[in-house]
Amino acid sequence: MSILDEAKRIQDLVQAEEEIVVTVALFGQPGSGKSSLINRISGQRLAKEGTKTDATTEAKKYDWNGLHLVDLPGYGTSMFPQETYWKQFGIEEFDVFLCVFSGKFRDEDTRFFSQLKEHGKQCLFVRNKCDDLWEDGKTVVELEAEIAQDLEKQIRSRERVVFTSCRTGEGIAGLSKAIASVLSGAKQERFFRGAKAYSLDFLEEKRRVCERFVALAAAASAVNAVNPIPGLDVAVDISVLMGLFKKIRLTYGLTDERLSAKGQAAPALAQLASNVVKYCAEDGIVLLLKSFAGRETLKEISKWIPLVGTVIAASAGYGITHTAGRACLADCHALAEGILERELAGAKDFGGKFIDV
Ligand SMILES: Nc1nc2c(ncn2[C@@H]2O[C@H](COP(=O)(O)OP(=O)(O)O)[C@@H](O)[C@H]2O)c(=O)[nH]1
Ligand SMILES: [Mg+2]
Repeated sequence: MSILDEAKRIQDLVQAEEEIVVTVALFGQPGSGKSSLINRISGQRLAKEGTKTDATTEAKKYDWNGLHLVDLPGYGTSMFPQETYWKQFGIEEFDVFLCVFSGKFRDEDTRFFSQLKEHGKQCLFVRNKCDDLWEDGKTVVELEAEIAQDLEKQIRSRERVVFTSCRTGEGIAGLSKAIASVLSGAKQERFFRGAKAYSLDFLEEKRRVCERFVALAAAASAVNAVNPIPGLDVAVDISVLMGLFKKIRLTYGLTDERLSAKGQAAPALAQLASNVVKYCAEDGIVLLLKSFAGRETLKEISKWIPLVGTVIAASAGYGITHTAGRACLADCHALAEGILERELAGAKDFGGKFIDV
């Protein structure tokens, strides 16, 4: 294969991956916490919380980095009859469903779940507001078991129930893990990219996904290069690298807003945060590339030969772009890890509250 064919193949691969979306649809009684869960899962303030009328009049769709979150209106109401609901909201296209409840379980949700099951759709049950589980003389575990049993009776099927609290953050990491576990392949990767990490394991998944696009973007950058960078004897396409660094930052939720947020600049993290910001500017990238000239590690490069092809892997620009991409990834990962560790420590200190969306 010629280098141009290789370049085209890589470009198509990156394009195809970018176009993949994963859709998580939420349904359930108004006030159960669907909007709040949408914000927790994405780690963004996407949906307005506490507005009960929203979800009853239309399906609301929120997009965050390839993760589509849909807040569905009630099923089989006079406004949205059962017969037309499936088609009207394009239910067939959605990947995972969350049936969210917090008090009594509604018959209409049972009916919608049966239809989902008939169509072989994945549905998780989410008992939100678990911070309110309390009854004199009973443990939380007993209360949870009762809820699961009641649900089983109602929907006539034994399904997994995830207990969450958007208030304390409890169970949110488990919910994200559960959603990821019912997805596979490219859809699962897209979920790892878009969803906020609430555990170190989830952050590792983000790293795994990013390593792949470092290899691909480094290849594209090396192939597309036209002019050598002054002071370096190789040509590298800086705009491709800038695109890559932006993608990595987004995957880790390191938006400008987040990097500048009050309290994020803890002394231990400030240096990492400033590195991450530098990678967004062209001159920062050139400096980074220069600092890596001649320091690329062959072991890392050879690992990706099956993906990028031998011709590109051997090119002058590839080693250096790959090394720079890995450096950016390492800094983003370390910063995200530092921020998460602080959030988790805060959870212990402040009775569970650690989510700042
Ligand atoms: N105590 C408690 N309140 C919650 C929780 N999740 C959401 N809420 C509150 O319940 C109300 C309804 O939440 P919202 O997300 O708008 O529900 P939706 O109507 O299903 O979208 C809001 O006032 C939220 O602040 C939770 O886990 N615990
Ligand atoms: Mg809502």
